[in-house]
Amino acid sequence: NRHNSFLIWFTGLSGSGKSTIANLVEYALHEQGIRTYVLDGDNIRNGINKDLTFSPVDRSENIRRIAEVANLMIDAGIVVLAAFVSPYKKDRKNICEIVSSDNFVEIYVNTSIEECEKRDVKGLYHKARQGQIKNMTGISAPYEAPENPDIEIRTEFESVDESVRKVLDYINSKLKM
Ligand code: GGZ
Repeated sequence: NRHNSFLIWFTGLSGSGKSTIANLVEYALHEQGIRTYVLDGDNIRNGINKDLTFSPVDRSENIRRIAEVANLMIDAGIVVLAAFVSPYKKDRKNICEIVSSDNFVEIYVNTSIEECEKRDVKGLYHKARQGQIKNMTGISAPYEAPENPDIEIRTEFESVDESVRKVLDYINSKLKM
């Protein structure tokens, strides 16, 4: 029964806050007794996808494999939280086709490039400006914003608690359906 498990997909720039929110949502779901798993660059790009770069073709393949893995996890009854830049609309549409749209929740973590660059947690933006990193999303590679996300989060204008609450309310209303 795939009814109560789905894929909650966070898309947004590097440093936008995707992983932070995904991890806090996971914590809260755990407290409700819901089984979850967080997929992000740390466990995917260092493992199953370590052969992939940040070229457009490899990013597509990255997202496709993640969606297939998530699909298996959904079958196993797990609520999957995925935090990936996923900058291309066509790749995000493909996720929806792989897991089926009923099981897919799209969250746009809409933090401006100016703010992400100011945060620069990993120093990647600085490196990109210096030309040491190619294909940096927002600097030298595109980000195609979602037009109709299920949820939009604006970390510059709302607290982390508010963002997490929005996601939890949405998930809980879906769980009741
Ligand atoms: C974007 C990059 C790049 C380039 C390395 N462009 O903030 P982070 O560090 O932890 O998240 C980013 C992560 C992006 O990997 P994804 O698998 O999410 O990307 S995609 O969905 O587009 O395939 C960032 C780091 O890897 N990173 N180089 N050039 N982000």
